[in-house]
Amino acid sequence: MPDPTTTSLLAILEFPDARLRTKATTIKDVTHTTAKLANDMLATMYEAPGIGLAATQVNVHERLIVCDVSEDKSAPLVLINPKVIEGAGTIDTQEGCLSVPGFYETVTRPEQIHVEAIDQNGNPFELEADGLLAVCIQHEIDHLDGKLFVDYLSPTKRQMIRKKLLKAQKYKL
Ligand code: K2U
Ligand code: ZN
Repeated sequence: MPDPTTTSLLAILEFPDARLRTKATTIKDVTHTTAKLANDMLATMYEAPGIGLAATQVNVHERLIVCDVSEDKSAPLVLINPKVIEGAGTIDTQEGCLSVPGFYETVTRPEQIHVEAIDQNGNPFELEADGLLAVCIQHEIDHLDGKLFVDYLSPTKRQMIRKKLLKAQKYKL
């Protein structure tokens, strides 16, 4: 769990905000700023609550994602410049998204993935993930490419979600 005295909660962009469609840029060197952003993203994710968050969602367009699919928020993962090297099998998951609040739809993705990334100390690492962690990592990497889970739905469904969220946002101060 991040230390609440040194982290801040970040605002999460909501669909159909066009900034969610930005393609995030590769992080050239991992600095204290990168580590601070990762901590703030973890704090924001736990608070939401969620099990994943991409920098794109907090309007920072760099290739950084965080995940924690553990029951007791004890397994934070920070992946910088994450890349899925290989995928196998398929899994259907009822996905939600902190940027598409209140909507859950089934998405099919590879069930096992091999991921290459850099950690918050700047060290490259590889990871085999399956199940919910594999889904989460793929969902977050989609965010870095400006892709949302609603893009896997029919245009009709996506348009319905868009209209409902725009209406709800209009009444938010
Ligand atoms: O918006 C986000 O990227 C956080 C996502 C991550 C996620 C979506 C679908 C499947 C796995 C991870 C979620 O909103 S976090 C909320 C949540 C919690 C448990 C299960 C599914 C979604
Ligand atoms: Zn999402």
